[in-house]
Amino acid sequence: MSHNAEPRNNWTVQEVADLYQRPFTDLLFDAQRIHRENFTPNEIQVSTLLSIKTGGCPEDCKYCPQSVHYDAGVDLEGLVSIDRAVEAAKVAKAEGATRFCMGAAWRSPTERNLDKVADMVRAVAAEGMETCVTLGMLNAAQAQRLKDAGLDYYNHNLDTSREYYPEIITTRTYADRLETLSHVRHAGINVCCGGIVGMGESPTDRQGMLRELANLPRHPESVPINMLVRVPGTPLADAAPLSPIELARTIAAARIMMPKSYVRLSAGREQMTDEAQALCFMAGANSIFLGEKLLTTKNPGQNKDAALMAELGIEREAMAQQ
Ligand code: SAM
Ligand code: DTB
Ligand code: SF4
Repeated sequence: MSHNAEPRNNWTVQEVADLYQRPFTDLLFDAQRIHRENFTPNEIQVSTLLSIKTGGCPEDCKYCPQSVHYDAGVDLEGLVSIDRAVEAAKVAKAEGATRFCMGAAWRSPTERNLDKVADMVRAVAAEGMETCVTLGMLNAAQAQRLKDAGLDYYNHNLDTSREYYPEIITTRTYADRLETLSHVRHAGINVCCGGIVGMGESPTDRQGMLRELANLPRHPESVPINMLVRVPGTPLADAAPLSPIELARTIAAARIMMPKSYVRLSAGREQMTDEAQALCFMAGANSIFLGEKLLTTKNPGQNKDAALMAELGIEREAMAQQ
C-alpha cells in the first residue's frame, strides 16, 4: 500500500480497516515516515486552553463533566472578562504556547455572547497569539463574524463514529456537527476537528471516526485525539480504560490518512505514562495542550512537560507553518 500521494478524501471502510489492523510496528513505521515527509521531526505545536464559560451546558454528552444532566461537581462560571482571557494568554505565551484556545460550555452562542467572544479573540490576537475558540454549534453568519474578528481556528469535534454517536449524545446529531463544520470551513476559518477514544467504542468505531474526518471535503488543519478523561459523576466514569497501543494506532492511522494535518495528543495525557506519550509522538502526534488545566480537568503542567520534552529531544514549534 503506498501512502505517498496527495491527501485523499475517499477512504473506504475496508481500506481504513486494513490500515488500522496492520502489524503495529509496520503501522507506526509508515506513520513516522509520512510524518517526516510533511513536517519537521521532533517539533510540536503547543496550545493552551482556557475555559471561558464553565458548566451548566444543556447538551447530554456522556463524557462531559460540564453537562447539566450529570453531577460532576464542576463549579459554574459565566463568561469570563476580556482582561482575564488576556492575562491567561500572556501566561500561555510566556510558557511557550503559540495558540490560545478558548472553550465555552454552550450548545451554541447567543448573539450577545458571540459579540463578547469576538472582542476576546481580537484582544488575544493583539498579544501575538494564534486564536481558537470552541462554542458549540454556529450558523453561517456567526462563523463569518468570528472570521471578521480574526479568529484563526474553530474547534468542533465529531467525537466518534456516526454509528456510535447516538450512544454518547442524544441532544444533537452528527448532521448538526457536520453543518457547523461546513459553516466554519466556508467562512475561511481553519478547522480543528477530532474526537475521543476510550468511550467503550469498538475499533470499527475508531476507524469510522477517522474515515469521517479524512473524508471531509478538506482535511481539518488540526485533529485533536482525546483519550477519555473519566470524570466521576458522568455516565462514562467507569468506562474500561483503552490500551495505549490502541490510542497509538488511532494516531498513526490519523497521521497516514491526513498527512498534512497537525494531530494533537489532546486530553488524557495526565493519566498516561511517559512511554505511552512517546509512542503517540512516534505515531505522528505533533501537537499538545500545555498548562496545568484543560477545561475542567488536570493536564501535566509546564514543568512535567518540559522534562518529558527534554528527555525525548522534542522542541516546541515557534509558530505553526501556515
Ligand atoms: N461545548 C462545545 C462543544 O461541545 O462543541 C465546546 C466545548 S467541549 C468541552 C469540547 C470538546 O472537549 C468535546 O467535543 C470533547 O471532544 C472534549 N471533551 C469533553 N469532555 C471530555 C473528557 N472527559 N475527556 C476527553 N475529551 C473531552
Ligand atoms: C478538544 O478536542 N479537547 C479540548 C478542546 N478540544 C476544547 C477539551 C478537552 C476537555 C477535557 C475535559 C475537561 O477538562 O473538561
Ligand atoms: Fe456541552 Fe460541549 Fe460538554 Fe457537550 S462537550 S456537554 S456540548 S460543553
